Amino acid sequence: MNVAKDFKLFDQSDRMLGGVNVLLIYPPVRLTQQPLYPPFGLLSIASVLEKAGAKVEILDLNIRRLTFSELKVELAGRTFDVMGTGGMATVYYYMKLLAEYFKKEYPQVPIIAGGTACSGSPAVVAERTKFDVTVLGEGEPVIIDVIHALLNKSSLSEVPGIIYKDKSGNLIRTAERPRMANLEELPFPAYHLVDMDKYIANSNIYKIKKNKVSEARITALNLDRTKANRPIMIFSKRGCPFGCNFCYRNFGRKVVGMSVQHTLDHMAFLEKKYNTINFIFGDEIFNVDRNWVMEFCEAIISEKRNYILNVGNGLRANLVDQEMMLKMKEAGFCSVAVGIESFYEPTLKDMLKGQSTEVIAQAVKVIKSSGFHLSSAQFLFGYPSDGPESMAINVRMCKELGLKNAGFSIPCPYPGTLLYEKALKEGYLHDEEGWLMELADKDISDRIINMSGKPDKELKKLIWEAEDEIKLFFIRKDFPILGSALTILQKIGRKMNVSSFDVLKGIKDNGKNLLLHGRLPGRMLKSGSANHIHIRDEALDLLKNWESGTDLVNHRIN
Ligand code: B12
Ligand code: SF4
Repeated sequence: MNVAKDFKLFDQSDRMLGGVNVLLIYPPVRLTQQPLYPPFGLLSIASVLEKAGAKVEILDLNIRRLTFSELKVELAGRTFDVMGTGGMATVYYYMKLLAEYFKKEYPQVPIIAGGTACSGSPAVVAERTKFDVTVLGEGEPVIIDVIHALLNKSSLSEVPGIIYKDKSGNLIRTAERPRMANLEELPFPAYHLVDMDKYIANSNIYKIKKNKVSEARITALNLDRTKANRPIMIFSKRGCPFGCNFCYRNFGRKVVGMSVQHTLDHMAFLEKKYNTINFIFGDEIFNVDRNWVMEFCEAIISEKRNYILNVGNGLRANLVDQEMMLKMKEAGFCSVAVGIESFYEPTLKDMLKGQSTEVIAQAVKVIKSSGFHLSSAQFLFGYPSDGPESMAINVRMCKELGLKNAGFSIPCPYPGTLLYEKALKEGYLHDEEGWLMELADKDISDRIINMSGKPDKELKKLIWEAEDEIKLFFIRKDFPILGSALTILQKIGRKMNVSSFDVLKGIKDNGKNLLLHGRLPGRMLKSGSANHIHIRDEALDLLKNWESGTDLVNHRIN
């Protein structure tokens, strides 16, 4: 395949978009919870479009949570020249519905799709939806050219990194596009186009009251509590060089980073505009470049930026060392996450994690001994090598390492991953669009597919028993009387084949819902309110009517 040359983003004065109205729509994400993070992808595209002179609006359905009929009213009588939407694989269903709707109501308006749904499942988005153009990978380098071509009806064939329909309806995939070499060319994301205050208010887990390490820093340095309680996610690089088979790398294996200075400037901008000193790094792997981390920490320290810093998405265990962690601590990092996944060697091999149990355990020890709050301990359980033996090892290690908040998810093959290829090969999945529909608004914790070769019941029992055991172990240590009472409950639960913690959580969630909304939810909630779940069902119902023949395979675990 041809590879197009890289080019300067704004070095294209003949293609400026003055006077063009662009509507970007962000689909709702996690309908049973409050909106958590703004659409960073759309915000970045929007900033590029604004710089090119376009008038951009983001209709943020993640915040607004409009039903489809409300959306119709919202858009009625409005005019725009182009519509774009995008997001994760879990919003494919919604993107498809939007495309159907726009082609019916606004047949003259060209529509563009982007995001990980498109890069992971390019053929499905291009063939099975009504989008005119499907953008693959980074959107910023092509968005101006795509819109320019669509509005001037010039050829899209010269725009690399897209799939489009030609006049006869044939799908054309253009030359592959290289990754952006210089991310500093990009303006800061167009935060002003969404309700950042609402998003900031919801970033609960990084709030200081939940975190003793942040709390201690605030007290020691007498930091402004209001600012410290306004966490914002930020990115300093794109890409990950590793090859875990469950992970979708939207930006590929090449890591392209921003300079320390650019990152500091971005933080200063956010501090001023959004009154915050609390930042969460969302990079695929924050510590992929040790020198960068050290330089960044030195700069933060020497400039006396008294921030609360967090690594939200994860540190790579084999790149963790004590010196770096202590420097991070000194710079104000309080809470970090690390990719654990499993402590069982054969499972680590199965998932192509590329690191050993020993390395992961050592990283956890170093992180803890350096004084960090470990924000989560996420495991994947359900590879063919998993069973009672691997779970026993995981549980023992969690107890030894003090991993109180261990959570086990069943590996989920998102399109574009090696695990997805395996699922196809082994006959677990056969219809990519059907699978995307099944993924609609689901979390990995929804446990919708079982590729372990073990019965669903056995797999789930191993998981809830382990989670109960780990929780109880630490409760007994910290609160012996409560621990003994819960141990009795656990024994009763086991006899009845249910998790006592799940039952307690169910009572708590349902009680909360009854108090707040005066009714019980139709299904057990993870958190938040049930008010918006109907949006997903409404969208799926509408889609079924629109396009019969969508082969919905059901992989729900019984
Ligand atoms: C923040 C985040 C979240 C946030 C929300 C994300 C958001 N704002 O939409 C939350 C916490 C809610 C979340 C949840 C989940 N996430 Co998430 N998340 C991320 C994370 C860390 C950053 C995403 C991001 O903002 N990147 C930065 C922006 C700039 O990149 P981008 O969104 O890809 O946008 C670029 C292009 O895609 C494109 N683009 C995007 N939109 C559009 C639109 C148009 C019109 C165009 C032209 C281009 C375009 O241009 C952008 C700029 O180059 C990534 C991992 C990572 N570090 O990338 C995972 C990631 C996106 N998540 C992923 C997954 C699997 C999930 C979950 C299913 C996991 C889970 N725990 O259950 C849930 C989904 C739950 C649900 N019910 O939908 C996968 C996506 C897999 C896939 N094929 O879609 C990723 C890639 C992680 C991974 N490696 O597996 N996530
Ligand atoms: S899980 Fe982490 S280390 Fe593995 S490929 Fe994904 S981002 Fe990279």
